[in-house]
Formats: sequence, C-alpha cells, structure tokens
Amino acid sequence: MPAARYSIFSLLRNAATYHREWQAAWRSPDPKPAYDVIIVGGGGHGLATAYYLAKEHRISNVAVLEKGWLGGGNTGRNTTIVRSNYLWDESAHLYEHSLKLWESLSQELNFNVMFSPRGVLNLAHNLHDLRELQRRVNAIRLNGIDSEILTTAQVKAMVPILNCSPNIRYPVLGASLQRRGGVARHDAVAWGFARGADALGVDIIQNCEVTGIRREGDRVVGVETTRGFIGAAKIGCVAAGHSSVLASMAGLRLPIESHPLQALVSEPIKPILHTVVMSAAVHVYVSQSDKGELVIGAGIDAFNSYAQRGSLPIIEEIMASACVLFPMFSRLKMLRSWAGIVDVCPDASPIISGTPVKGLYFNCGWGTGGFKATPGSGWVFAHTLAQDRPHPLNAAFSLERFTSGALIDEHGAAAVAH
Ligand code: FAD
Ligand code: PYC
Repeated sequence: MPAARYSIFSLLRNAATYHREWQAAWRSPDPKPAYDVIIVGGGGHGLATAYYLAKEHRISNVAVLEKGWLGGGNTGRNTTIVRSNYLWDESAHLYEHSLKLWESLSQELNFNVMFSPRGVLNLAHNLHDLRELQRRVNAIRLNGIDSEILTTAQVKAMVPILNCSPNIRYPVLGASLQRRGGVARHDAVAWGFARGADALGVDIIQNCEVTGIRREGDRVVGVETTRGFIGAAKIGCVAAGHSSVLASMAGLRLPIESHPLQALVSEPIKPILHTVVMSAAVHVYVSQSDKGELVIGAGIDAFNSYAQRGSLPIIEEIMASACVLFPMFSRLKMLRSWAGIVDVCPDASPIISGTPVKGLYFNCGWGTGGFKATPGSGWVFAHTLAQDRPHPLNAAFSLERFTSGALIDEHGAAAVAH
C-alpha cells in the first residue's frame, strides 16, 4: 500500500470531494462459482485465517463469507483485553504466539491496530485467590512468559483509584501482573486483516449467509448461501457463537454452548486508569479506552441464546461490582451496553481442528477470550487448512480431546465467570 495514498493531500482531496472518491479498503466482488478454500465468518479470526493462507501458504483463491458486516460479531463487541497468562503449556504457547504477533501487527498490516501494552492486573481478594494466582504465575514463568505477583501496596501505586482498604468485603490482597498484556482497537484488527487479505487476492463477501453445507459422501463440496451455491473442497468455519448452527448443517454436534456476554461503556472522562484491572471474585473487569470511556464487563448470562443482547440484571450486577472496586465510578453515567454470543467449550479452551467430514474444519470455542488470540488463531488455522494437519501449536486443541479426555482446563485463566 503506497504511503502517498494516505498523505495529507489525499486526505484534503477526499474531504473536498465529500469522500465520494475515497478508495475502498477492500473490494466487494461477486462470489466466484468455486474457491480452493471458503472461510465462513468475517470476524477477526476468519479474516486473519484468510490473510495468513494467502501470505504464508500462497493460497489466495479464498473467499471469506460473512452474513452481516465485517467485525459485526464478537470481534466488534469485545472489551479488547490481550494477554497470554494461561496455566497449561499448550495454551501458554498458543496465546504467547499470538501476543508476539500482536507486538508487530500494525507494522505487518501497515494498519494501526492500536495495540497498547499497558499491563493486565488480576486481583486476589482472599488467600485462595492469591495461591491460585501464584501457581499460575509460576507456571507461566516456566514457559518463559512474563508474569509477576504484586503486593497490595504495589497494586495501589499502579491504580490509585482502586479501593484497597483492608476493611471492605473484597480486600485486595495482591495481584498478578502481565506487563506485556494490554488492549487493542477491535474493529481496526478486522479492517487491517481484511485490507491485507484483499490486497493478496482474497475475495471478501459481506451480506452472504451460509445456509447449508453440501456434502458428497464423507467430504464437503461447497456451501449453500443467500447468494447461491459456492463450491470448495475445503471449508473453514470461524463463526464463534453460531458454530453449532454451522456444524449441524454438516450433520455434526459440537461440545459448545452459546451464551450472551455483555459489556458497557461510561461517558468519557479524563485519563484515570492506565492499566487493565480484572477481578474474577468480584466479577468485573475494567479498562479505559483512548476516548476516555470506561470499558466494563463481567461474566456470561447463564441462559443459552443466539440474540446479541443482554439483560438488565447483569448490567446492575456489573455496575455494583465495579463500584465495589472503584467507589468513584458511582458518579459515572453509563452510555451504552451490548452483548455478543460467545461459544463456550466445557474446558474453556478452543477447538482448532479437522472433523470427521473430510475438508471441513472448525475454529471455535474461544468463548469469552478469543480476541487476544485473533492473529495466532488465524495463523495456526491457516496452517491446518493448507497442510491438512494441525500445527504443533494447535495439535492439542482438537475435537478428539472430548473423547480422549485430554482436556485443557483454563477456567481459571479465562478470568470471566462461566
Ligand atoms: P466473530 O467476530 O463473532 O465472527 C464470527 C462471524 O461469523 C460473525 O461476524 C458472524 O456474523 C459470522 N457468521 C455466523 N454465522 C454465519 C453464517 N451462517 N454465514 C456467514 N457468516 C456467519 N476476548 C478477549 O480475548 N478479550 C476480551 O477482553 C474479550 N472481551 C469480550 C467481551 C464481550 C462482551 C464479548 C462478547 C466477547 C469478548 N471476548 C474477549 C471474546 C472475543 O470477542 C471472541 O472470542 C472473538 O472476538 C471471536 O472472534 P471470531 O472472529 O471467532 O468471531
Ligand atoms: O479473556 O481476558 C479475557 C477477557 C476479558 C474480558 C473478557 N474476556
């Protein structure tokens, strides 16, 4: 992408012509009759998969089919926390690979994804919390990943607005800190991967819903869509909360439950919170966006749903929890709330895997924590699709683990109650 295209002159010219000549960041082609690979789902993971298929594996006869608009699913609805502080080796390696990709993603895509490594704190409110965090910090460090334990005084110095009084219901006994963790701009990630994939020849087709998966015997031959049949010998489904719906189109059942996960933002205020604060015990996590809004979330809604909206009791609970930790938030006005549909696996780890149907692959089950994995997930899924076998980084995240019993229980590191 020539830098001159984004010069001050082109900005002025576009302003003067009311953006009518503004060049689109990606094309909007009609679907071809067939592709080498079809990716179902134009969220960050699907777009990253298409980008790395073209970039790393030279497979660019690829279509990304999105039923709505790019990033309109969980990618554009999450609270953007990025970290790699997971307990088990398999997860630590996968999420750390992703964090390393985040660290140079803006340069890789020539698109500012606003990755901001401002640190992620996980608070301990009782001795059990503290021991669990210490165990996880030790495990993480054995994998060569940065993680440390802070005392209450160190936490208070880092987050002066946090209520660290010893006499409250949830006193802060310490915290774990991953300094390299932080936040990024969620929709910029989708747009950056989309622009990069398009430039490498990938067709990105929005408003194109997959309504069926066509099989011939034990293998896939293409998908039925709202824009007609499109052929492909390989199909990668990256549809988050709708993964089970897609699996059922091919006669498969996935060990996934879909739940709403809500979040909300406050009115913008001056910078007061310079790191990410998460508390599994109090059930809340908070960061401050570059606009100044406080971005606040909690655990999942307990019921199953495919509707991307939440319920008032959860919002009340989130705000009550936030005010316990940050009493000054009681004077804030809340601006908006929303929900995404998260795809929760029994062990709180993803599925990045082939299936018993030849040519059909799933990348799902990221639940409440897949944003941080976006580049790494796309990178390993592209390898899996291109080579017809998993990369060592995702070999353990197979569908077979639910029959072999080799589960990867990351409920503690997920840090969001479910
Ligand atoms: P999505 O972005 O949901 O993309 C899937 C796409 O598939 C959608 O655009 C959808 O329209 C499309 N699709 C579905 N069915 C079809 C079909 N039949 N045909 C065509 N297209 C279809 N993770 C973190 O790491 N950190 C966080 O702080 C964090 N906070 C979160 C907060 C909230 C409120 C929510 C909801 C999630 C949060 N997550 C977080 C989780 C994270 O957002 C997701 O795991 C991740 O974004 C999933 O990305 P994706 O590309 O797989 O899914
Ligand atoms: O996985 O870090 C995370 C997360 C924070 C909020 C939702 N998910």
